[in-house]
Amino acid sequence: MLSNVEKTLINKEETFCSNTYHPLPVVLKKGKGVFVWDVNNKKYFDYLSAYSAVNQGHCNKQILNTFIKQAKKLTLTSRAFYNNELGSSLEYITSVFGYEKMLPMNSGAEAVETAIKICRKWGYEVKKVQHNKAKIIVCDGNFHGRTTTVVSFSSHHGSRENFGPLTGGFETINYNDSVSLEKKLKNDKNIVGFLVEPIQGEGGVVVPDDGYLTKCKKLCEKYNILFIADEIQTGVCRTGELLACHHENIKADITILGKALAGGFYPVSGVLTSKKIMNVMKVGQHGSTFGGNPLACVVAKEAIKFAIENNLSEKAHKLGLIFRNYLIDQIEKLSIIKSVRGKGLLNAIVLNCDVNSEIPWNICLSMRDNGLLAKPTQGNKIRFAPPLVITEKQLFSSLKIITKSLKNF
Ligand code: IF1
Repeated sequence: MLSNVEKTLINKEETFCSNTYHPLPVVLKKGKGVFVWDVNNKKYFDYLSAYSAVNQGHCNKQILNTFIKQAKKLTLTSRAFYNNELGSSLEYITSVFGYEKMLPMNSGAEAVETAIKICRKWGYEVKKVQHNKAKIIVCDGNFHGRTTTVVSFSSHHGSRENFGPLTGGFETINYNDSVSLEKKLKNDKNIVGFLVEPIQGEGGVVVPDDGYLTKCKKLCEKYNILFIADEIQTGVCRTGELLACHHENIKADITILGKALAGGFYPVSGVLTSKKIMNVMKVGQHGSTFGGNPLACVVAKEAIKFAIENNLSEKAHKLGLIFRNYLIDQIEKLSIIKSVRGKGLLNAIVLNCDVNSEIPWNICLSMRDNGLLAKPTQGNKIRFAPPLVITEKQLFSSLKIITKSLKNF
C-alpha cells in the first residue's frame, strides 16, 4: 500500500513529467552503496543500479569528494577554451582502456551517434566507399539509445514507430550469428562498420556463444570494417572484466562507454579509438557544450580509478558465479525459473511464463515488499544488476529475498 506522501509525489511526477516510463511504485529519496531508501525510510537492495550506471555504489564517497572539490572550482568552460582537467583525465582513461584517443560526450546515445559519424567518415575518407552509400551492420534485439538515428535501426517496432522519416544506412542481422555477418560483408563493399553489444542488456541479458565476438572481429579485419563495441552497459567491470570484449581478449576498433564511466554522478560518455581513426574528425566537425567539461572529466577519472583500485571486475566475476549458481540450484524448487543467464553481475532469470504475463511485474512488486528493487525486461525476464561494491554477505541476503519472492509464484 502506498503512503499519502508517495501518492502525492507519484501524482506530481505523472502530472508534470513526460509519461514515458512505467516505474515500479516506489519513491526513492536516498542512496548509499548497494542500498536505496524510499520516502518512508524503507531500505532496499538496488538490483538495477540505474541500468548499470552506479557500478561504484550510490553516492560513492571517493567520487563525491572529487565532485565537490571540482564543483567549487570550475564546472564548465565549453571546449572553446582549454581546461586544466580534460587532458590529464583522458590520458588516464585512454591508458586504462588501451586506446590512443577519446571523444568525450554526455549521454550514451550521443556517444553512439558520435561513433556512427566517425565510422561513416572513416568509410568515405579512408576505406573510400561510394559517396553517401556507407552502411553499418547492427544486430536484431539491439538497444543503443533513443535518438532518431539510433531508433532508426532498432528492431523494436515501438521504439521507432511514428518517429520517421528514419535514418538510412543500417542493415540488421541476427545477434550471435557470425555467418550472417560474413554473408553481408562478402557481398557489400559499402559496409563500413559493425555495431554490437558484447552482451545485449535490454534484449534480456542475451549472452552470445563463446567465440562469437572473436569471429566477428576477425571478419571485420578480413573485410576492412570497423568493429564498434557498445560497452555503455557492459563496460566498467560490470561483466567481470573491465570491458565485456576482454572475455574474448578482443579489442574493438571503437569502444563506446557511458553510464558507470562517471559512477552515476554526472552524464559522461565517450568514444575511444585509435589516432588514425579519430583523426578523420577535423576542427568544427563535431562538438558538445558539456562534452569534456572539467567536472565531468575529474568525476570520470575518479570513477574509473575507484573501479580499478577496488578490483570491481574480480568482485563482479566471483559474486556473479555465486549468484547464478545459487539460482540454478534453486531451479528444481522454483518452477517459475526457466533459466538463469549472464556474466559477472549482469544477470537475468528467464521465467516460465509468456512475455505478456503479469507474473514478472508481480514478482518485482513482491521483491520490492521484501526489500529488493529489480525490473522486468523483454516481458518474461528479470534483470539483476546490483552495484559491484556488493559484499558476499549482502549478495546472500539478496538471494534470500529473491527466492522468498519467487516461491510465491
Ligand atoms: C532508457 C534500456 C538498458 C544502453 C546501451 C546505449 C544506451 C543504453 C547498451 C544509451 C541505455 C538505458 C536507457 C534507459 C534504460 C536503459 C536500458 F532498457 F533502455 F535498454 F540499460 F538496457 N547503449 N540504456 O543500455 O545510453 O543515452 O541512455 O545514456 O532509455 O529507458 P543513454
